[in-house]
Amino acid sequence: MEDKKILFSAIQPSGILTIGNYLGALRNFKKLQDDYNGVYAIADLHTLTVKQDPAILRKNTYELAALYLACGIDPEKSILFAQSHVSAHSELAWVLNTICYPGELSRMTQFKDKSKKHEDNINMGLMDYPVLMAADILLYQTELVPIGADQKQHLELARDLAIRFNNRFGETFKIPEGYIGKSAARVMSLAEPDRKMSKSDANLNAFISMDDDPATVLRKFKRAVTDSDDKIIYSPEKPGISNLLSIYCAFTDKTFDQAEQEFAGKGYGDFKLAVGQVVTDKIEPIRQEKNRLLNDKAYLDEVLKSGAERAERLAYRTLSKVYKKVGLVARKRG
Ligand code: ATP
Ligand code: LTN
Repeated sequence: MEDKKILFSAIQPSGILTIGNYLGALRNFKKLQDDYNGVYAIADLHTLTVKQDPAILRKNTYELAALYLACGIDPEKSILFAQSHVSAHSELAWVLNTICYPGELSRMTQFKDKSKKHEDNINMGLMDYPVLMAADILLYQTELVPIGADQKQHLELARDLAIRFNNRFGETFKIPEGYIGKSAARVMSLAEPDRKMSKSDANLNAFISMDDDPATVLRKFKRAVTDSDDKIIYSPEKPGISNLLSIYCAFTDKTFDQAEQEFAGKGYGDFKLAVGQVVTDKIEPIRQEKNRLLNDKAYLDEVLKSGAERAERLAYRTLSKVYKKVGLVARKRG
């Protein structure tokens, strides 16, 4: 790999991605891949923390691999792989578990939210999720982690664990910085604009999936919850319209001022149609390319295989260092 700083990020194959995942994460991965050595994972082990149908999880893993590529991740420049293919992730997570305290994990917002949402399956993995995420990041001596705003707390924990380990055992990990995009770092639900848009929402009208065809996109925006008056302005009192404005601006690279002027005097109907149109223009070619790639499983398998081999080499360098620092005897080979 070229002598550039390492960037790491991951997305769970827990369903078909939404435009929230695209704007908050994927789009930035593509923007940054020329300036960094990009390492991008499919966080399949994280997905197991919520009940999955095994066949659907396998399908979603290929879907996500194809989507990464369709969004412009170049497997020649960057490393794209499945987390479970590089066992160092689980191994480092175990060691980090021994320097992490239960209180740090039980107060995580995502753990609290998901415990409420999945009352019948509050498992240890759900609580330990951020430690595995810290392992993902720290294994690659990562300097930059592009994430949506909801993952900031988890990144803080990764930094804390890295600092704690370095203090206790000597310099081992780089301390990673988060990268949260300026626009649309937190896209909200179209049905309940005070909640984040999530691919696992039971209400299909609450999110725009990257797999929605143009007619579905337009229909969902038409139904999106708005506010009682008819002014198209960005304001905390107008969460529905503000969310649509921020989606519009993120897809067109316009400022809120420019968009407000453009729609001054226009009704919600026209505005929603315009939002639907700019979203469709961007995501429809991505959807078609993703579907084309999905028909070529052999190619996807090859990309993941080569990605895992390259990731593994980097990961084991850090893991061996960690094992040595904590006092594990190195295995003799040959
Ligand atoms: P789930 O609903 O299954 O918990 P999710 O939709 O929150 O998943 P993740 O796989 O956990 O998605 O997140 C992948 C990336 O997308 C992360 O960087 C996350 O911060 C970002 N992201 C997720 N939802 C949004 C959103 N609504 N707005 C902006 N970024 C988001
Ligand atoms: N928890 C993340 C996905 C994820 C991740 C990571 C993101 C797993 N490991 C490492 C950045 C770095 C999420 O987006 N929900």
